[in-house]
Amino acid sequence: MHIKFGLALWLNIIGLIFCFSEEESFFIGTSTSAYQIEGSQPGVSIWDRFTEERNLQPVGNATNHYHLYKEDIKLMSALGFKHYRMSISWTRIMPYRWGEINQEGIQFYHNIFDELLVFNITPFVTIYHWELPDYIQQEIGGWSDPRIVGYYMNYSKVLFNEYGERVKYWITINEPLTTSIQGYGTGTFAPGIRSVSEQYLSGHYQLLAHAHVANYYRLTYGEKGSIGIAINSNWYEPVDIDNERSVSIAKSEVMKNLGWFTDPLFFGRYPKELDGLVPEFTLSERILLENSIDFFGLNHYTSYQVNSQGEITVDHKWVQAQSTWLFDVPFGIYNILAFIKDRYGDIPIYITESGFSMKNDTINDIDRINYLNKYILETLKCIDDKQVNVKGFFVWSFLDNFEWSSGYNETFGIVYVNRTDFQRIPKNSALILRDYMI
Ligand code: PNW
Repeated sequence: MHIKFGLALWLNIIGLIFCFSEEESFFIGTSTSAYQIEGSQPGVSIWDRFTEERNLQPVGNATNHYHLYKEDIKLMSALGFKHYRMSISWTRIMPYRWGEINQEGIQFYHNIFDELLVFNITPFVTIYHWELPDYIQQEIGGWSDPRIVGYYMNYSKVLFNEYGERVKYWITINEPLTTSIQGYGTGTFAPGIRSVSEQYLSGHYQLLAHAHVANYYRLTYGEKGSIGIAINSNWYEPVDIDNERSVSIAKSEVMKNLGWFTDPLFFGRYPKELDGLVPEFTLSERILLENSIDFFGLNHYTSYQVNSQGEITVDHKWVQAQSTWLFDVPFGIYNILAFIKDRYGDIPIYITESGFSMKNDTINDIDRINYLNKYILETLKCIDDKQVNVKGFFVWSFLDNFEWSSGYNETFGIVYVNRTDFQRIPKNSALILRDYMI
């Protein structure tokens, strides 16, 4: 039953991609981040300290990608991928103290780019995906201190200088919302701070850090490539569109998720839903932020519904992933893309992450297959119906990897990684993706 349903949907997708490929291109890529896969990291990052202090499962050798990167890129290519979103580890580039560059770390990413070139895979490179060097956290307090903007600018310049001729797509910061809420608000992610004011300050300085770096990149490398950001947001759906309370709360939740970081990137100001909570931008900051992205990266996984009492709930019919927060709600990606087009216009969009967690030994990952094919299909439908400018969809994640506070207990990979010998085995989801890409 399941399999038949899955196949029918895939045939639909192949048909739709075929239609699109005539005029525009739409690709499916895959995505990872440095700390979650590399292992063998020198120095100490905020996640090393956080997992140790909270007694959480440590990253250990991750997937040992540091040593197995050639094999991984070869496999990625064999599975048909031509686009790969990855990140560079700040802690690997500057492991021990400010201003001291680790040449071995610099060389590692040159090696990766060399290998990707061999297989004609285009890298999309995230500058910051959560592994801040711990000495920066200890010295200035991380993202809630304005000095972080200068540190981040300096680090980014090192990357542009080294890789600016080779990398054409840069993503400044991964999920500033998650860092603000979980890292500085609830303290469930590194650096584990619980403070309402720091929650909003850390968001503020992430936005300013992005804006300064994007501006610098455009002035110095602008002809060579493009720069964007990866914004995460859930979708919030009113259960009853005639219920005013539910409609207005759903809209305000979307603004507090998506709008918190996206309004400033387009309009140079926060949405009104955050009045009184966030600091103000100065005039020059507003000008710097306004239209500070060449493309919009969207990390989208799940949706919630808002009932007539204004409560945020889930529909019991939605299939739940291994992660407690993640439900399979395909119409949500359609609705959030339509919302983005409506509010922010025709900017090129990449889905920089979307995926489904399961126990990491599930090779026949039927729930992930169902999730991915429906999310991709809804994306294609939205392009078709609304002319939303979506150019690609990066599946999170290429490999089973370190899922932050949850350790290795919930994994998103389309490729299984054995935790003892690091052997890789493509899951059925990877094989299905391959079958229609090749
Ligand atoms: C993203 N939530 O994190 C990250 O960019 C990835 O590194 C991560 O592995 C992936 O999504 C899967 O979790 C999120 O609680 C973490 O809603 C938490 C949430 C969403 C995304």
